[in-house]
Amino acid sequence: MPEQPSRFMQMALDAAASVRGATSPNPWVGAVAVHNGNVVSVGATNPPPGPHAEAAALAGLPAGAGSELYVTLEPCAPFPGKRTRPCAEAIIEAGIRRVVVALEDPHPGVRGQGIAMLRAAGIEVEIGDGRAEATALLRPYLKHRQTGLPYVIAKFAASLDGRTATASGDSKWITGEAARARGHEQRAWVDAVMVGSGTVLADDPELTARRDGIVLPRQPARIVLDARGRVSPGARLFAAPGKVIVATSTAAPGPWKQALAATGAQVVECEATADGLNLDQLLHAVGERGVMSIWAEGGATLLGSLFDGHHADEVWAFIAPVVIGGTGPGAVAGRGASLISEASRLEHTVIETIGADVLVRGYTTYWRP
Ligand code: AOF
Ligand code: ZN
Repeated sequence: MPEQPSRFMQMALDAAASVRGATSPNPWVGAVAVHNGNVVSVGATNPPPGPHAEAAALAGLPAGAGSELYVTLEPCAPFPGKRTRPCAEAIIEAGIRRVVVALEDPHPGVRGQGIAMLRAAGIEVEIGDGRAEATALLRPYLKHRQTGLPYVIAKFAASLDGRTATASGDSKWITGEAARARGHEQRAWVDAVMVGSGTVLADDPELTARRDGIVLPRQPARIVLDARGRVSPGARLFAAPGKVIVATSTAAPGPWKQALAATGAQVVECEATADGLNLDQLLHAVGERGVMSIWAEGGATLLGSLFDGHHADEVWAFIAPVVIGGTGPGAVAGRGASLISEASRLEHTVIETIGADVLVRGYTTYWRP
């Protein structure tokens, strides 16, 4: 078992978690300043171009105080195109005596430079306190930084026999209200929610992030995959607040694309493949637009393509204690695995009970930080 984070690093991790998603495309970072064993200030990253966590924590600190600073990510160094003052500089200027860093920043302009700057200025730097926790918290940033691709979380709700509807198409509701609310909460921090055209046709969802029925000020982008031009520009998701991206093929009808664009949606054209769209192309395109995290809500076709292409990084499976039977659809289609040894088996699995339902969540092994 790796060591638990220290008490102060845990506070920094909590501060980082409190702004998860809100700082995109910057990483969400927490910083805690400690003087004589007492916490004197706590900071978290502000949305760009606002101050970073360290700058926020240092703001209230008297200069030359000889304090310690606990940070969940390596303080940034100068690099071309930077929007804010390098944190390493600010830390040196503030007279910090010791810095504890959970994790190095893989940004090509930082990557050890922030730590080197601190050390060159005579500051004691310790690395690795809370590393596992900081890594888990920053998985979307780390994957996006390393690969240019967004971090994809595949979500589904199914019966004990793995179905998401009856043979006649009835699906409301398989899981209870608390489990549905738990899934819904995740829309509030991700950069984008993704669905296939079948889900839009069947459910006409708004796909907005709401809390207690109130639409939140920060909305994830909504990405709809529709190779054949099936979704109506009158669907509810086009009218809801927030950015909409429709991924389609070059073969889809031009007037349909124009009608979508007229609703304010962005139309992204990808190569058509035998089972839909070239997801690699699409994910690169949205990654380039700064989308670090995607919450993929289905249906089975989209989730199947995500697993087939090894694009799903994390799974949230809500399982209800109900048996549907018959020929109702399964949660994940696509080509699937031909051998169990090739199936997507999760690691670091967590199991939660939510009302009468169970949430099984964990990481796939296609990408590891
Ligand atoms: C930190 N503390 O809280 C965050 C950091 O353009 P800028 O100036 O906002 O810099 C963005 C980069 O800074 C970002 O890509 C990442 O490498 C780092 N983020 N660094 O010291 C923070 N959010
Ligand atoms: Zn910084």
